[in-house]
Amino acid sequence: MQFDRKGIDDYKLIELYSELVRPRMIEEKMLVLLRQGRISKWFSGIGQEAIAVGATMALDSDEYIMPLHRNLGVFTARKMPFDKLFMQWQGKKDGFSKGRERSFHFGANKYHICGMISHLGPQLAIADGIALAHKLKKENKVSLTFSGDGGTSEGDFHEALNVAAVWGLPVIFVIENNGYGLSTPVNEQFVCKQLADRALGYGMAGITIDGNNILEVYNTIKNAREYCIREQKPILIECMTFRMRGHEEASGVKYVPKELFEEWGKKDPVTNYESFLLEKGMLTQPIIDEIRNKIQSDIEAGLATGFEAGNILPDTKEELTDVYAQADIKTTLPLNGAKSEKKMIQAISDGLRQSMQKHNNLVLMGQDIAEYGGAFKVTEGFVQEFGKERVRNTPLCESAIVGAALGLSIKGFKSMMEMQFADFVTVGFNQIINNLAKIHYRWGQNADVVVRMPTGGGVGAGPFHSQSNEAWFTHTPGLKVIYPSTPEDAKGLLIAAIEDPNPVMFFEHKALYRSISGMVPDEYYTIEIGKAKHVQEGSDISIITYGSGVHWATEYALQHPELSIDILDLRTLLPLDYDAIKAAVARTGKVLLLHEDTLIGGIGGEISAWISEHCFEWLDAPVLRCASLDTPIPFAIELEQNFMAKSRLHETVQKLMAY
Ligand SMILES: Cc1ncc(C[n+]2csc(CCOP(=O)(O)OP(=O)(O)O)c2C)c(N)n1
Repeated sequence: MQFDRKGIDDYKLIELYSELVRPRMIEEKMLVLLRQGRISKWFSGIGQEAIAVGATMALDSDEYIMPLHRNLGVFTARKMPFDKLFMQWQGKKDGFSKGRERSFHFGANKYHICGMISHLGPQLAIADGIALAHKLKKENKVSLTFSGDGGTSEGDFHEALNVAAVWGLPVIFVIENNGYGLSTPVNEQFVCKQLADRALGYGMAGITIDGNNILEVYNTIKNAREYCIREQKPILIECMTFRMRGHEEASGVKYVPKELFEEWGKKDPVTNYESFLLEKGMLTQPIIDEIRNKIQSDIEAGLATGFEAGNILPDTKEELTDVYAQADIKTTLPLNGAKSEKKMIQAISDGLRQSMQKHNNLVLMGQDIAEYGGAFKVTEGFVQEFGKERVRNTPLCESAIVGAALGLSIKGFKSMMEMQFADFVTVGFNQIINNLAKIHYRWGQNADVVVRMPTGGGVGAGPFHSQSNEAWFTHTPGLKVIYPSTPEDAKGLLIAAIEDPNPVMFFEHKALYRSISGMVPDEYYTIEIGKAKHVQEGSDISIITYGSGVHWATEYALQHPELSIDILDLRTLLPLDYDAIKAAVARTGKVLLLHEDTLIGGIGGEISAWISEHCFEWLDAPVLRCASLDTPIPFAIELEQNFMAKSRLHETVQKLMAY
């Protein structure tokens, strides 16, 4: 192996050595502990350490890294204390995730590390968001993210690289090509010659280097960093290396030809670099011993603390509280009583505009939202007022944009992403459910992101432009789900969602955009998230509903003056306003849950269960649900009307009245 120091001073050469040895020695210890059954799963990076260590050492310590499961060297080179690391791996309270996450699935802002989720690819777009924050603040910084060769087959890889290239983001994408993705060899993963060749297709620079040569990695990434900052462009660096152990320790290496271990064993990054330094006289055996002894005693001390730490005593209150970032949010009243008649869409647009004026760290992202003004024109005129940097057209890639929104949040930005239609959230689903929703519980990072969801049917738009999919999200702790039914609520709740530091799914019924008007305060104001609205008082039955259901129920009540109908508009579906639900049950003793969403698994089922558990003594009839048919939502208007819950409302009310 050829080493070229290229002007690196002696001190740095030795520091690189010491940093290279640290993860190796920790891993050797972990393998012993594993055999003794004292730790659980372990993903080994033995043989690949030069990449994580070289890359980390080439960056400034306040530049974010998105590491994966073989990148122990990132954590050690960022000088994370060994005791806290061991407590993390042992699932102790004082680890980095209060025992909630395993192995390398954690981050820490103090060390500028955002850890992975198991799905691998979602890491990459977070780097886009962090780099975008640097770009917007005109900071000369980069972000760096890792992918394995297997991970490059994920859609997230392509989306993240493309966004970085199109937006000119200073991101270093590092591929660790270690020959296998679990048992799948690279020739069953891709057919281009080198993975770096893909860079050309995205219009970015790409390079393949020897990932086992610490000086080559360090120098290349140092230069790449300068290039990314100077040119405001991303770069793709493929590091050739080899996985010397099983995918994870329990799974073995039977499927790997023995010759490969021999061949790559000779290219070991630690022993080769050590020999080079010995040869050059920069290291001597006593210095090596001194370095290794110090690391060994640090490991032993860290481990001892880890083993001494007691097992976790679960505190359910803390578990529940930590799912959300707690913020002291106060309800803001409008400065004066001025109101204007507005359609729903104008009220939403107003709320967004006033939020942009109030929060100069708020960035809007979505397909066609800039000059075109968005598919529904919610952001019409925004580019002229706020500029293209804050009102960003995105390529067609929902997953990467949600990931980028999380990256922005890590750097203290707020963001709103517009799904062109709520239906398209399926391709950004993973980032929302697994990254945005879980990150605060996992390691305390909030995701200050609002996803606007133009939703619902009634306009003959068929199965992929009309779905009601709010229940996918109400089942996910960590998210808040809002679904207003009036212009006034839509504006006040959208502003509140943007103020809230947690991820919020904000549903806007498309058919209400231009069909519903109301008086809306002109000034900036918020409506408290999690509070339902008592729409009208009645004594016969209570209809608990939201979104279009509120209008169906109100219209029905008007058409049936012989009935005294009580209507509750939930407005927020997560968290639910249980006090208001309880009061609605108490008022009439007969409850009808109405929603446009389909029946099975809809929020109505959850509320019905809660009522039967908590309000049984007030009930004079079984709780009835009126929901849409359990089919995809059809296109032909006759079929769509038949599908809709509204078509069965009269029948359900009669049934309840007759009970
Ligand atoms: C979306 C997803 N699919 C499958 C897996 C299971 N899995 C975990 S790691 C892995 C192989 C990853 O290979 P590669 O990206 O080359 O990284 P390496 O493990 O070789 O470092 C697989 C299939 C996963 N974690 N996530």
